[in-house]
Amino acid sequence: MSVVRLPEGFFLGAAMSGAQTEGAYAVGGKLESLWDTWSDLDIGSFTNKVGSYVGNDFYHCYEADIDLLKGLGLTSFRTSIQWSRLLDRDGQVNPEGAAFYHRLFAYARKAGLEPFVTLYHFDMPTYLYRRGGWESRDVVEAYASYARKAFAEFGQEVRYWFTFNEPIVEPENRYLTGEWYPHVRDFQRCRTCQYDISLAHSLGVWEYRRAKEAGVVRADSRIGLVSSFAPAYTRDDPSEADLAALRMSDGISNRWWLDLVTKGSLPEDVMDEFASTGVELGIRPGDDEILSRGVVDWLGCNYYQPNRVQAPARPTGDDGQPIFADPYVWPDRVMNESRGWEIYPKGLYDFGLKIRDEYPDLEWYVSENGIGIEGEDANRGADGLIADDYRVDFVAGHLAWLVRAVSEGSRCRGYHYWAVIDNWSWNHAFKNRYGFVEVDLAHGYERRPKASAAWLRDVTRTREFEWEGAE
Ligand code: IFM
Repeated sequence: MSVVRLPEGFFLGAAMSGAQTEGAYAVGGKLESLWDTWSDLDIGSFTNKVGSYVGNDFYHCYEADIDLLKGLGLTSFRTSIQWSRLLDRDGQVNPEGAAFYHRLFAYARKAGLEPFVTLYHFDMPTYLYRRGGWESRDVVEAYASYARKAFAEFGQEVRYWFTFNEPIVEPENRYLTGEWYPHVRDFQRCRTCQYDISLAHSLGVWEYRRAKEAGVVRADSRIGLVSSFAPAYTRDDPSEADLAALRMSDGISNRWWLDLVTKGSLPEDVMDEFASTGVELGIRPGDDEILSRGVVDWLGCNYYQPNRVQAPARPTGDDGQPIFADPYVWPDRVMNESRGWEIYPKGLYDFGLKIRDEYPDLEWYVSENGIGIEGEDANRGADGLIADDYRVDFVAGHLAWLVRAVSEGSRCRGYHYWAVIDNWSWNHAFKNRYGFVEVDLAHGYERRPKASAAWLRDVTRTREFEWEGAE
């Protein structure tokens, strides 16, 4: 057993998103997002038929929730503005929507919680989806205009801005695996969305830079991108083909974004490989200039699981779509069976050192990390609290490896847990619970700390914890 001490100035906070918490889906002039549309069209696709409508009711109880986060000793929280709440159909600010976020940021600040604000977290307004969504350059332009309006509205209240959350996830889930509405399986359409989001991100950063020059956003503010970085690994004795699969998988998911935010360009080897397999991204003259503006001040890393790959058994699937890598099942893996995700805390250390070595100027923080468990009610003890030791083990292990990366020179500044208060998780709804605080859907969404909340409170107070893991 060793004691892990958090580095000086290292912040601890909570991560959440607008669409997964706010609810109030048709309140105060909010427009439909694609989540509301999918819920209307096919509620059976959502676990227990719980659609997007209520979130965890944060819109109505944000003050109590902020008080809860403060009570746990956290000093920051990340959420997202919903495009469909902030702007009306003509792209103008909806005063009621804006007023909600003004109230939220003001209350958080007063409570001593610094808001970190993401502009887009998988929540395409439906009217823009009908104009082509991320496959349309008009929507890319509309995003830039949305970003400009958000900077103008909240520029004096927010210090930490992020253009997108996990920009690869929405294209893959909507257009590659087809898990999310509109359930398309088309590699080219997926990568076109990924490319267009890269342009939108870059235009968003550019709008931010101009707002800063004009004094519209605070002089002490910064802009970043939050992405899901899954360190890529292959088997211990890789073939040339395994290494090629590793390079491409890492290239599409990690280097794509890392190059964009540090160099203002996309990885050539990935672009060449796409071109050689006939994938067309709709590249236009002048795009390089736009992408060159995508360089950020720092980065958010969402880490849940590693990405283990090997050479693909076949270069294309039955549907003719290219396959660059197959999953590799590591014989020693430990699984979170509820989510089907491997638990590998050392991945954060490996990612931290990769950033230190390959992008030495880049500051970063862990913008999400957490464990979602199904059926937690079965762990309720005699005291009425959910006994969730596994959550403490999960967080302690990840924090311990992260602290080690920092002690070896990685410029990681803090950690946000996803999601300190149970929230709605897209089509999985409330199936897997992430929180240190339970949300009781059967009793008016009442909040109740789980046993792990006492541990978290202790860590924020003492800035250290005991850890039983590997030295
Ligand atoms: O719920 C999501 C979140 O929206 C993005 N990162 C992963 C979380 C857990 O699945």
